[in-house]
This record gives sequence, structure tokens and C-alpha cells, in this order.
Amino acid sequence: MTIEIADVIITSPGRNFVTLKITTSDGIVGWGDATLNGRELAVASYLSDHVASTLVGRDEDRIEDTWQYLYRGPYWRRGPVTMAAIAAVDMALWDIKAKKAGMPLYQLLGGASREGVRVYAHASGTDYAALKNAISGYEELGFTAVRVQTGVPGLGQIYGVSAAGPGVRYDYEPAKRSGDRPSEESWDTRNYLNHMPGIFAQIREDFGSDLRILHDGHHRMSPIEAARFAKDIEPYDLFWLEDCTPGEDQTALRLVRQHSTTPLAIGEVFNSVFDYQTLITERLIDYVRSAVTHTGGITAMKKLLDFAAIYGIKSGIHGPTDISPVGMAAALHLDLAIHNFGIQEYMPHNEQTLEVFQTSFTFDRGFLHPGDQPGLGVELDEDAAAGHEYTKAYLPVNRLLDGTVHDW
Ligand code: CS2
Ligand code: MG
Repeated sequence: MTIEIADVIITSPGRNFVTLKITTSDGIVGWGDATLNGRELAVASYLSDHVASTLVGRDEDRIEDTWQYLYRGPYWRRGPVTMAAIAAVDMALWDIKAKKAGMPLYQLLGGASREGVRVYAHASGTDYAALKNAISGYEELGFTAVRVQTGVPGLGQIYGVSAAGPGVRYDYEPAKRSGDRPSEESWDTRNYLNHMPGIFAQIREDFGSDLRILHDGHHRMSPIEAARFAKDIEPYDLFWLEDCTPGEDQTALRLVRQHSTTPLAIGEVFNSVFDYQTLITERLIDYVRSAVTHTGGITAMKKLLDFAAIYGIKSGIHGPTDISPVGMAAALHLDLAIHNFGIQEYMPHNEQTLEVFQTSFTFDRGFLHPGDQPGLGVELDEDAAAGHEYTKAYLPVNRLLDGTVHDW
């Protein structure tokens, strides 16, 4: 059998998603996630203008060969747009292969290594009272791990902190529909460094030592600031400190490592194993944060995680709402199968999204399972998708209080 057609579907059930649909000559359909937050149409064009016609007539079973064809073939390699496009093709082909085998994908990846995958939720609040309320809510739902983000005195709205009041928990949306240009936020690292350790102290006091606490630095610290911060928060036993420094410089984390035993996670902006080469071989991180959707798909992610395993480094796959349910399912099948699983990020999608993408994964007391439907276990309802037109949305820009554009 061969690939007969590759279609790109753009839908916006509350936020934008780009999905690749591959149909084989015998009518089997595979789905792949190609969503790149705030730059969605670039990947859609890459796929429909440059990739789709080259897939037609290819043997859908040759996943590795197709991956290499798309990666090495065009000469221009890597980058989030290219790697999201390759990821979508790769996921769709794995979906087809597993459907043909009549098995859930995790079986083809070696079978389950655990009963379910521990997930962490996003708890945030503009102040400690709101944050505490959010953490309690997640504990009631059975979560054993939470990422905590909170407002910083002297600053307004901060990325990663929900502006909604207490009690609203699943409302945090990273990309805003803000017209023709991104919204802007302000930042001050000094205020943050002085404020945040006290928040972790309060959390430990209120919630005890069992709760797994994660925190995202969102690339905002310099290497020496991150080293100080990681050292300051050591007493609060974080599960991880994520993206403490800007992602481009792998050697920056040497400095952080030299000063602290706080576990480090990085990688949601990475798209290739080469972004990790120094980090992994020098054991500068503890968790790989890539999204399957942005790192070339299941084929590439499995190799990256196997490479990490040799160095005792675990997975912490990116799973925000800007990864579609298809990309999330791909992560869950990998999580269930690999030995060096660490934790999985889980930001549940809204109801509109789940009407468009019908999922079979299940949540039970802090653990997700991808389900046992053949393939990835997610089907896109094209009629429902057509009802949600693409709406331009941007991630916000970050500036220091004096107006300087800052990392985030
Ligand atoms: C965040 C994301 O999930 C995370 O850790 O950093 O919200 C991330 O900023 C978005 O996925 C960006 O698109
Ligand atoms: Mg992050």
C-alpha cells in the first residue's frame, strides 16, 4: 500500500491547531500534530506547499526512511518549523502502522513499562493565597505533582500565571488572540529571585514533603542568577527547575550545576538531539523537556530519550495546551513504553478542543493512560474542526522594567 493523500487541517477550537491527515491507498487514516504556537501557518505551508506532494506514492510502512528523506533530503535541516512538519508526518505514519497492526502504539514501542504515567498540573495564582487554592484543587483531583508559578511584587501579569481568580484551574492559555501584534509583559529578575524562595517555603509548610513541586524559570535568568536561584531553593526539594537560562547556550548550565543539586529540566524550545548533545553527555540536566510535536516526532524522540537514558537522564515531555491531543497521545505512548520515564506535563484541553479531537486517553488519580485503541487513539472530527476558523494569536513579548526586550 502507499500514501494516497496528505491534507493539512487548521482549526481553532479556542486556540489554533495544525493537524496532518495522511490517507493510504486502502483507506487507513493517520493523524499528526504540527502545531507551532503563534507560528501555525508557517508549518501548515511547509507541509502543504513543500511536503505533501512528495509523500504521495511512498510506502507508508517506511517510517525511518521517510524521516530521513524529509530531514536530509531538502538540505535545510532542523528548526521548529521543519521539525514540527517532520513530526506530523512521523506521528501520522506511526498511527497508521499501529492501526494496521491492530495495536495501541505503545505496544509497537516495546509494550508498557508501567501501569500509567504520572502527570503534573499547572497551579498558578497572582498571589500565594490564589496559588495555594489552585494547588489544593489539584490535590483533590488526585494530582501528586504540580508546577507552581506565582505573581512577583512590583510586576503585573506574568506569563505562566493565570490572571483568573481562585477556583478557576484549567484556564491558563499560553497564546493570546491579541489582534495584529503580541501583548507585552514586564519582568524584573531581582524581584523574582527575592520573592520566589519564600513561596516554596510556604508550599512545603502547607502541603508537606510528599508533593512533587516543579517550577518553570522560562529562560529569564542569566547563568549566575540561575545558579544562585537553584542554590537558594535547594531546601525545598523541587522535582525540577525548568528552563532557568536561555535555551541556546548549552554550556550555561555548567555554572548552575557547579552550584546546586536542584534537578534541572530544559528543552521545550529545542527541536533536535543536537540541542542536547552537551547537556546530556556532560550530565548537565536531569529531564528532557522536548515536545514530540517540535522534535521530529516519535522516531526522533525515542532516539533522543534512549540517548538520555545512557546518562541516567529521564523524560519530562512538554504537554501544554498548544500541543494538540494528537501530540499529547504520541507523548503518552512513549511515556508508557520507555524505561527512563520521569513525568509528563498535562494541561487538559478545553471542551471545544475535545469535541474536535476525540481522545481515548484516561486520567485516574494523577496518572494518565493512552488507552488501548489501535494507533494513537485520537481521531479528528473534520466537520467539527471546520466550525472553528483560524484566528491569529501570539505568545506575549517580555520586557524589563526599563523597556529592554528580555528572554522568556
Ligand atoms: C510552558 C508552556 O508548558 C510549559 O512549560 O513553558 O506554556 C510554553 O510556554 C508554551 O507551550 C509555549 O507555546
Ligand atoms: Mg516551560
